[in-house]
Amino acid sequence: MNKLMTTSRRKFIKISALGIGGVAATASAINVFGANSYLDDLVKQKVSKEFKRTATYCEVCFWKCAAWAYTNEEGEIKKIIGNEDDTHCEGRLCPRGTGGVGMYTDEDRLKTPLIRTTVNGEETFRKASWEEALDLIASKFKTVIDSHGAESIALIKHGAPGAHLEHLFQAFGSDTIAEPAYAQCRGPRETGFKSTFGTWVGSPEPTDIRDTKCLVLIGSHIGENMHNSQVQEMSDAIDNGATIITVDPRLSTAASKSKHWLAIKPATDIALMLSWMNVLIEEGLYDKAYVEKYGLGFDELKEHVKQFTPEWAYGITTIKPDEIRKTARVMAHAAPSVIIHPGRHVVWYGDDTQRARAMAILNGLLGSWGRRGGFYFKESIKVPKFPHPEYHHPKWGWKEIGAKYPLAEMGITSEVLRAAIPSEDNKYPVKALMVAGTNITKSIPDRKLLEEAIEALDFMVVIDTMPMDVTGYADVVLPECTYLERYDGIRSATNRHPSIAVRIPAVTPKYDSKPVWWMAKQIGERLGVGEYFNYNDFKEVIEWQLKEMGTSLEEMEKIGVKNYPRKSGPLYLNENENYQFTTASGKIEFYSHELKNLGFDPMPVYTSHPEPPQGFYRLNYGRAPMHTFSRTANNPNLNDLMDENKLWVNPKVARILNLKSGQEVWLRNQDDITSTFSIKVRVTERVRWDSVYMVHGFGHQNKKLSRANGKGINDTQLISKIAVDPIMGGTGMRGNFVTILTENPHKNTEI
Ligand SMILES: Nc1nc2c(c(=O)[nH]1)N[C@H]1C(S)=C(S)[C@@H](COP(=O)(O)OP(=O)(O)OC[C@H]3O[C@@H](n4cnc5c(=O)[nH]c(N)nc54)[C@H](O)[C@@H]3O)O[C@H]1N2
Ligand SMILES: Nc1nc2c(c(=O)[nH]1)N[C@H]1C(S)=C(S)[C@@H](COP(=O)(O)OP(=O)(O)OC[C@H]3O[C@@H](n4cnc5c(=O)[nH]c(N)nc54)[C@H](O)[C@@H]3O)O[C@H]1N2
Ligand code: SF4
Ligand SMILES: [Mo]
Repeated sequence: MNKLMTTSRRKFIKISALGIGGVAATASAINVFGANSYLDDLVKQKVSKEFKRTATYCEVCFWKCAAWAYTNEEGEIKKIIGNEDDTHCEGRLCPRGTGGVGMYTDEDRLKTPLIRTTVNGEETFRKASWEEALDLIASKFKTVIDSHGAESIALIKHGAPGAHLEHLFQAFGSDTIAEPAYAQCRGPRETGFKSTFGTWVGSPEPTDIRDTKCLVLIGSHIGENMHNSQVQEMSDAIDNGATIITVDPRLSTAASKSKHWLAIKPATDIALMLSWMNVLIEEGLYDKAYVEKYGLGFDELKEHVKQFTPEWAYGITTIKPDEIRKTARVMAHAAPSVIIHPGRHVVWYGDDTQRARAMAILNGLLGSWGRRGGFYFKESIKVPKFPHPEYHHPKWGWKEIGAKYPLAEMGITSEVLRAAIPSEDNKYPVKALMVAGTNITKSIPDRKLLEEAIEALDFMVVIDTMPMDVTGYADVVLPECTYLERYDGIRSATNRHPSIAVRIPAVTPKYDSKPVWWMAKQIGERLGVGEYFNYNDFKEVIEWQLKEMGTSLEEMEKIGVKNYPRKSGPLYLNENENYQFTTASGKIEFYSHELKNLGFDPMPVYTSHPEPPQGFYRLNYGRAPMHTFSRTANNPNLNDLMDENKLWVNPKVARILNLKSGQEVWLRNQDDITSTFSIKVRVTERVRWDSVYMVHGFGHQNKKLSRANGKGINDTQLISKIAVDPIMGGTGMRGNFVTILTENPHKNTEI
């Protein structure tokens, strides 16, 4: 049966279920579409037979859902819908993906290459030809290579452009590469789970949500965090009677759908988890056979958590002992079909690897790793690398720059930036920087460090589709065409079974924009490493790769997605087999000798974190279902759904400060940093009295963003205090406190 044509039973969040001629179900508990003419039209619109459909995968976030872009005879993209054969997105796009065409139509897009220049003493950009811009980049890069070495050119990237540029950098000899999706996102979780189970969680998370009986979300707000198939699986799980336990100081969408909402005091999650371990062990509720067979260090853990009773945790977390016991029993009752979700954006308080360890250990005690309804064993298919000469071996790179953090497994963006600041003991000088597909002024905290680093650089290039804030720092700006206008690398998804998807241009690039693969080749040729780019069109690369994978571009143009059968064995543990985990011991390490040997706590320990001083509130932030970070704020379709963020304020605080919903306020943080723009108050019980909350990604400063400029507050601006995770270098960002100003602090200053 065609899944897209059926009436959905979903009562949770509706993902746009737009089949050909299909109509999205509307009886949604939470209407994420709101009143939006563009999306309403889409829902009603039938796809005319004359429309051409082109296979693509979405770039509005990093889930990479496979889709069809429909274009009419005039070559206009009329709609984008999920590819129904894509199990990775269950055939549907989220509201952001549906609105993705706005990335293409946005008239504020970058249109030509730009070069920094000075006119009448003022710095500005002038339009340049591709030839001139690329020549300038190559000559500046050459100067750095000659005087310092290729290693001194750094790349900070994110999303699809990253892979093409990584290839360029490795071709000319630099491995000084980082992305915010590590030290500002999921790095600590990967280290925490790896030191317990021997493997990263990875993306997408191999959480068997569709078959779970109990899903525990600890500061993970699926539903606002719109990672597509997880939202759909969670919706199914709720329909199937699964219990949801949400630990969040805020009544998130997920919390509102939960049987148990634990409104924890911020920064105390490790205490809660230690007391859960205490209950599971003291009451004998853990999976004894599993722990005995696969676990290492259980006796040490048992001894360690003896003292952490629910009564102890109550004093720290404000969660009642009864509630702690009750929820531990619910989890144990559901086990092994229970998931303590690893979360994703986990750089909170600096002890984040240890918090991730606590989550991993709970999963270990409950026996959920490798079990139905817990975590499945994922599988993907390798895309063969297009032949090229061997890469150079740089003398140093991201690893050396981040060596202070022994378990860092990717570049640490903030350390790469720090390497640009000259000092006597800086052995790894970064002199030039390329930034692509990441708006680092909004995604990397500590603006002071960022500005100091950028100031010290000899040269900076930004590649983006939009005139985002980060472009304002560049010497050269290169306009990339959007994902709907280009070929890109093959998407290989890691799921219950492998699948691939292709991205084929639905339309030709607007303005004078170009794909990054082309820019990489052009720069490579100018730097004398043209032999790494042995093709005229990236299409040739994909054609070759698809052939190697037993298909062809012609076939993929027709189907968009190809699913492959599993080869690695069953999804879950075979109970008769003695499975070896990939840790050093081959076991699930409740006690980590690796951490101990490095001088870290071998088992998670609760440490208290600073609390807001009098008159200050903890700055909390998160996602909205219709936006992705800062990248969609100006998207005409998605801006129409939500054009600014609001400041969630508890009624008690509103009473004390005499604040009303809709009132404009400014924020000042503990380091005296004042928000450039104002934000409207939203008085709501959904946030605790000790915190305020806002959606990340607003408060854009570039005037060229006609819809987003000046709308709302940029949370990152107020995140000046960072708690660095000593194990892997993640930048904990949730220890910042703000005070609320009702008078415009910039009244007499020009912004
Ligand atoms: N304060 C705060 N900071 C955060 C977070 C937070 O919640 N709060 N979240 C953190 C997390 S979890 C992450 S993963 C990171 C994400 O951080 P980023 O990856 O920096 O996210 P975006 O802000 O979406 O920036 C993406 C940039 O890529 C551009 N872009 C979009 N499509 C294309 C394309 O096809 N080609 C090119 N060349 N550019 C494109 C967009 O215009 C935008 O400038 O941020 C982290 N930082
Ligand atoms: N719509 C949409 N979806 C997205 C994205 C997007 O930009 N837009 N980005 C994607 C990416 S890259 C990521 S990494 C994920 C991030 O999404 P998640 O990993 O799900 O969430 P976080 O942003 O870490 O956490 C936000 C939640 O943590 C709660 N919280 C704050 N402090 C504490 C605390 O001390 N303890 C507890 N228990 N909870 C706390 C907040 O109230 C909020 O509900 O979202 C992904 N999905
Ligand atoms: S989850 Fe939404 S925004 Fe992300 S790739 Fe899928 S459809 Fe696009
Ligand atoms: Mo992220």
